[in-house]
Amino acid sequence: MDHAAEAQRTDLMTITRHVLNEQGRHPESRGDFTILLSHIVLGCKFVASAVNKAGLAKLIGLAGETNVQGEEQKKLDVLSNEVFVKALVSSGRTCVLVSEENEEAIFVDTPLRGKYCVCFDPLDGSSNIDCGVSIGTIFGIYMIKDKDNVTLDDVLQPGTNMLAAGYCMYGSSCTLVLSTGNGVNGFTLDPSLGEFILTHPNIKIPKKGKIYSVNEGNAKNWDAPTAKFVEKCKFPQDGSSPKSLRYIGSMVADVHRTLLYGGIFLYPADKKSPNGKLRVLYEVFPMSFLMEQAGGQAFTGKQRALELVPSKIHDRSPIFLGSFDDVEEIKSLYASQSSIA
Ligand code: AFP
Repeated sequence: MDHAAEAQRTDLMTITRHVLNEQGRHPESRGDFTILLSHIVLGCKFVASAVNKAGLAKLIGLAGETNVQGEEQKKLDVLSNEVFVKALVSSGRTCVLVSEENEEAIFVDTPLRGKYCVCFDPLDGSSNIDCGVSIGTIFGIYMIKDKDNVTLDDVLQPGTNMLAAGYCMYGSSCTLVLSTGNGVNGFTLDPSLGEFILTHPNIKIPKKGKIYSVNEGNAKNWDAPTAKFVEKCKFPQDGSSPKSLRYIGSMVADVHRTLLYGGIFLYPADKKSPNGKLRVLYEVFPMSFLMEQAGGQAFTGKQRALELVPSKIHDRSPIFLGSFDDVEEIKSLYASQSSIA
């Protein structure tokens, strides 16, 4: 559709309408998921608005400073966490919450309890806030096993049990990417309507990409397969062109580009951090779920990422995710290493 036609479009597929349509695939559904999602969307809209004002906030003191009235302001990541926790609890549809900002899991009080568990990072990439680089919220959703006996095991499940996952990127536009296990769709916030509109239907990652994305500053501590893989990206032996390097240092932005343009994002293990840096429940699992749903792959260096079973809520894991063929290549490098060992 050209720009003029786009501007004239009158049949708007909002995220709520999309999820209600999806609900039709589950005749037993009573709309609980739609309600939960609308509360997540509310949190995303709040954070989008706060992030937009963050630069100005240097004047009015939003980012942990004192404002002109002399009042102490909360840091954006703390504020975002409070908004998400309150939105999720008040939905009446959640039971256990895991947030990057809270050391312990949050068990919702019985009167407000529902059947979903949500693991989330309210503001990932927050070290990028002060320089205006894209940041995001990441979330993964599970169903509790037994509503009369809610335990931490309800969130310590393999990623294959996830019902839905997504992220919201606060960048040049605000984009929410969601999968409920039936493909991946992207929605862009129309600020004039205050609604997320379907702009990227049925996202499929290219089978092979031309970009690799990694913090090369850690190269001295990489293991042999990671070092070999990056070497091959730069000096391919098969006559193909070298890949380009792009690294923002904000997982949502790096993964969003990987999903749309193809290629690979890696945060490997290294000698200093044998489990990598990224957290299983609210970084590795949701992004791996989205990649698989878009036709890509996600691998830890040892196994399919979604088959990990975390033993603690803030566990970390190495991760290689992106285009199918690119991840296949790193898998075969790890396989040949283990056959030598
Ligand atoms: P911050 O939230 O501290 O900025 O960390 C962001 C992050 O968790 C993830 O979004 C990035 O992919 C990754 O860390 C970047 O890590 P390095 O700075 O070590 O490259």
